[in-house]
Amino acid sequence: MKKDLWWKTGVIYQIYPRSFYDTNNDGIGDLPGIIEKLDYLSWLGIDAIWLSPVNNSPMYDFGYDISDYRGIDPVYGTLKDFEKLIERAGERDIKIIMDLVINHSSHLHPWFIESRSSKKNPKRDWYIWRDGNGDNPPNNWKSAFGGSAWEWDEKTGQYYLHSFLREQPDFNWRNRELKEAVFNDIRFWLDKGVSGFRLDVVNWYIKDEKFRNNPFTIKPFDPEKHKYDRNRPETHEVIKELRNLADSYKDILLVGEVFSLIPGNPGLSASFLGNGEDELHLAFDFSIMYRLWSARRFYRAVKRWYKALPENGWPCNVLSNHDQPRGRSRYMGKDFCDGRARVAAVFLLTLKGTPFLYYGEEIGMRNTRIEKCDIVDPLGKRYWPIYKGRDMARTPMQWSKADYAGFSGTRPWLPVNSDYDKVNVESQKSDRYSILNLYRKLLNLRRKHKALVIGAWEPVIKGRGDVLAYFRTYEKEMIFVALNFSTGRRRVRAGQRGQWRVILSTHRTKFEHFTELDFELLPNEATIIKKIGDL
Ligand code: ISL
Ligand code: CA
Repeated sequence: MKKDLWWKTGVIYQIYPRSFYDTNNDGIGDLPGIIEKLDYLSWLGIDAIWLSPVNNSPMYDFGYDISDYRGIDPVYGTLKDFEKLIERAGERDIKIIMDLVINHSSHLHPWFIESRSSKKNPKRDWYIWRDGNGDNPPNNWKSAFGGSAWEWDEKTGQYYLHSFLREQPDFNWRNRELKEAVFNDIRFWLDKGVSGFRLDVVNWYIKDEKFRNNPFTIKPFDPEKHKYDRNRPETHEVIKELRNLADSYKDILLVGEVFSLIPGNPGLSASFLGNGEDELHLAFDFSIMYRLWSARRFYRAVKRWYKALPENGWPCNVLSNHDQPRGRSRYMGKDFCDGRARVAAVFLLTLKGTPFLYYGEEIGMRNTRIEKCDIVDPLGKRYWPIYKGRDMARTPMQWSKADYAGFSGTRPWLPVNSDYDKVNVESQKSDRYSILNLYRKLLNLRRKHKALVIGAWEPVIKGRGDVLAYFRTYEKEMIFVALNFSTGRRRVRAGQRGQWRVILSTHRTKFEHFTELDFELLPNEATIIKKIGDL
């Protein structure tokens, strides 16, 4: 039998390195800090870590602006630390995935410094340079972070393209030499033993060859707005080449961030999986992340996502990341009970598809209130108070009740959430009923039950009465998952007779026995039941 691929069966944990654990008391998380916490991650039961960027960076976008693709930024440690991380993680069967930010580099990358030095420089064409349109930029393309996507460069009298900050010039992916140079940098890390990459804005690599103006439209989410600077068909060619490169190593994962204007665009995300075997292994679809708390909405988002996938494609699911408000805060509204966070956890970890957790999600971390003077995210600085940026979801991991939540011995780069006396790893570890222990049990359960991981997903209650219930089945194993999204009691009738036993529940005792799937769910109850035999 073919061995199941690790990235289909595993759970991937995203670490925002600045905020995980600080070992040298400079207020910023570092690689030795991640190494120190590997035992925790292994106790939790994850299979891989996706590290937000740790390469050298002037940090205009906190690492999403890389100035040396082969180095480790000194604030995080050294290349030796990184090698040690791979080794120590490997000893615990944990894989390391890097963030590959190659739509653009930092403006301080030596390639860009060369490129901007003269029109005749051999690397001029590695970035996207154009003459202005009279006194205006070459066309009407807009940066995702505001303003024109073109920056005037006095020295050579041309504009360069930046889809994000002006400190993040876009690469010219039509240039073969650039492609080779980046591919060699990728090989460098594969040779070091990384198990894959998360590809930043993978759908933006290639831009229209003719640099046509984007159509004018007043609809805020109209994809026409970015007709010519995103999702160009030729991007798939680059991804196919990346896939070939990945396939020349063993068991490598490429997971892409497909960013679309429409809040959740499963068709677009799925298109980057190609035929399921020739482009990315996984692509994020953010539909669920953008949905309001509702069983029906979640159900529809999942159904659309699965339906969009190519025949051999595999889904991945995510509720939080470093760009969005924390899931806990998004779904909870003003409600302070954590029932919803638990339902969300059971939902995420029993769906079909590879789950991605965001650090702190497992202890129920919430958004942190950031005062104006503490904002560091360039987006927050630019748009405050209309949009306060992403800092709220990037604050230090809460390890204990100690000062600064045990994250650092000094004032951290972003404030610690004031709830850290309750929301922290140490207290929750010793509390059997904590959300942390729920996550741990779920991860454990996935290891024991193939049906939960690679089994078919068969919905039974599709949001009616704010309940979501489904079977997960694999060979003879049959598991029933029932989720009550509401704060009222709800009856579940799935009609199945037989011998059933609770294997995990937010409200029931383990081993509770059923002879029929007909029972009442308490408010925000999430229960997993396994068939143990026929009557
Ligand atoms: O973060 C956003 C606004 O809330 C998104 O628009 C974000 O810019 C988009 O998802 C692309 O994100 C990725 O690339 C950016 C980087 O700032 C993000 O952190 C990264 O996830 C530029 O590299
Ligand atoms: Ca540090």
